[in-house]
Amino acid sequence: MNFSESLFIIGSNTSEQHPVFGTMLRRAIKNRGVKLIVADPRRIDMVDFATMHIRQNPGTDIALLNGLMYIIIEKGWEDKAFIEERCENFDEFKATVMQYPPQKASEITGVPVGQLYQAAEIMATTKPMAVMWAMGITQHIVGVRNVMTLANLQMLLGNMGKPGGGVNPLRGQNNVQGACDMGGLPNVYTAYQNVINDEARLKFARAWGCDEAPRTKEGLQGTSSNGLPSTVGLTVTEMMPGILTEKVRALYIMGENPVTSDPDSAHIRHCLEQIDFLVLQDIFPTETAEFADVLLPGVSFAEKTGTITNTERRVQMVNQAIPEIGQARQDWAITAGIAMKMLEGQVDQPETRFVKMDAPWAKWNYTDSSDIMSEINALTPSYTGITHSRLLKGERLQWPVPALDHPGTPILHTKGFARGKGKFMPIDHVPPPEMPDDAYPTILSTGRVLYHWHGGAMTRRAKGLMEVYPEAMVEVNQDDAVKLGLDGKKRVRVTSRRGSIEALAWVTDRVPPGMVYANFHFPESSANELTIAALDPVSKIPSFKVCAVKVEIVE
Ligand SMILES: Nc1nc2c(c(=O)[nH]1)N[C@H]1C(S)=C(S)[C@@H](COP(=O)(O)OP(=O)(O)OC[C@H]3O[C@@H](n4cnc5c(=O)[nH]c(N)nc54)[C@H](O)[C@@H]3O)O[C@H]1N2
Ligand SMILES: Nc1nc2c(c(=O)[nH]1)N[C@H]1C(S)=C(S)[C@@H](COP(=O)(O)OP(=O)(O)OC[C@H]3O[C@@H](n4cnc5c(=O)[nH]c(N)nc54)[C@H](O)[C@@H]3O)O[C@H]1N2
Ligand SMILES: [Mo]
Repeated sequence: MNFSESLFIIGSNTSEQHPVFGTMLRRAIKNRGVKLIVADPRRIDMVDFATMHIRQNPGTDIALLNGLMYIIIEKGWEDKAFIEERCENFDEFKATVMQYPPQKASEITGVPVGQLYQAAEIMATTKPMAVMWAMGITQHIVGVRNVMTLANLQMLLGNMGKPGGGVNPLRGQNNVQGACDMGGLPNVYTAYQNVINDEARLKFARAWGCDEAPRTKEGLQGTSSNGLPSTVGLTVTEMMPGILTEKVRALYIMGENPVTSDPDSAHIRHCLEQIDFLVLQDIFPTETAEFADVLLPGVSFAEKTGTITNTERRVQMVNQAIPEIGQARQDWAITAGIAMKMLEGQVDQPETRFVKMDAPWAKWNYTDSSDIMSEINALTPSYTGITHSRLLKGERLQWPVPALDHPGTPILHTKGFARGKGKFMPIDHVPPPEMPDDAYPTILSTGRVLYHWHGGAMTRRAKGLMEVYPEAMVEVNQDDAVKLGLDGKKRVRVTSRRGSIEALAWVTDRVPPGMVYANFHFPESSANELTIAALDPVSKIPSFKVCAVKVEIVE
């Protein structure tokens, strides 16, 4: 069997946020009769195509999944051979799952017991099942634990390493996968080579002409070592508060608009007011630009050549379609230009030299993005065989591609997991950091709509989109609308402990009673004025999907 027989979409508004893929899923459902289970507190459009909709309370996914796994084990539906041969730690995991009998799972999640049995049966009898998720799973203080729980489910059912199965996080930005692959994270170089691994660090130090001895914490505070750091850096959500403690004195932001996209905007503005030096490289002046000392005009996707890596690890080539507009320059060329200016400074003062110029990639003098690809090929094992020339010939390459004649790897974990055996993790439900109370009795969930993109820097400049969706709307359930006295479409004020916004109310059964849903596409009524900067302890992702608010009518 090469295709999914069932799909489990949990915390992904697939038809609005991944519309192309959403269409493919809808086709599979219509043409092949694939079964779909949607688990989402909101009645998203995919529900129209679903065999069943599980409507759990926000922030209760672990209890839901543990409850489903309890039933699967109770009924003997687990894949015993897969568990025996490919996995470990099953008994410890099972002991935790046994703490979630259906009745208890139902109390925490609000999902009727009968629905839990129905869903578990579909999962056990229509295999392989592919699990798909996005931010509804990750943007919680238990984001990492949520993902591990989904991996537990797929190991339990034996759906790992098989075509049509697997754990499938739908990546958000077009190249967020590629950015992570290229080391755009505080703890790794390219291909997830760890900064605390001496061997990996030495390889990069030699290639880039740095001292071979690592730069230690003390070194970061100013001793003489010019090696690469041996300590893990900060995530975005740690950098902002880091400004207030002077851990962070300057920021070079490329293609990000934290004033609208980070949680608790008032706090972000307060942090950025304190920063010593802020450089912003964007294609438009944004809300963040107001805090910048220097604006550097980069180029949009249409003006650049290079690769982007998608959710399937497929590396794809984009080619420059139009010349750079105005004074804008290639994003890589701006960064390389800054680096070269710094190197000029060190040539003038050889005693402070921190880079050995004979190292292969010390000079930053790339002529085009294929030069950068050569450096990637040399230093990144999974990208060794991914060259512009192969991609231009039309080869469809999914990493790892360990050699120039390697065809790529469409499916991972077919024979084993990266760590050997798949480890079942015992994981308990943890409630969200802020729950409704008398003062703030409603749950706020936040996210996107089909017609706009994040802070709206790009989409609010598109005339057609603004005709369809000109201002922020907050989804309010009909029952709540009646209680509030909302008559038809009127404006509401939504207030949290951190801020307040006014927006048009959309009275709808998309949200359950007791929950409102807001987006962050319009700065004047952005959900992030309200959100809480509580973070997952491992990934440091904010709790964008649950906080407490009160809703009032604006007369
Ligand atoms: N049009 C458009 N498309 C986009 C984007 C955009 O801005 N506009 N952004 C892109 C990016 S970067 C990303 S990351 C993706 C995001 O893609 P998604 O994650 O699909 O988008 P969100 O709007 O964040 O909604 C996530 C879903 O999670 C649900 N949800 C809320 N709380 C919970 C919960 O506690 N548990 C579960 N299981 N579900 C919950 C919401 O109801 C919603 O349906 O979209 C990408 N695509
Ligand atoms: N409340 C709430 N907040 C959220 C989320 C949520 O669900 N709820 N989701 C979070 C998620 S998943 C994400 S990914 C973030 C997104 O947050 P951001 O990344 O800050 O949002 P964007 O609007 O995509 O910002 C991208 C910026 O890059 C610029 N840009 C576009 N193309 C280029 C280019 O080629 N070069 C350069 N130099 N600049 C370019 C755009 O003009 C824009 O200003 O938001 C997060 N914030
Ligand atoms: Mo994202």
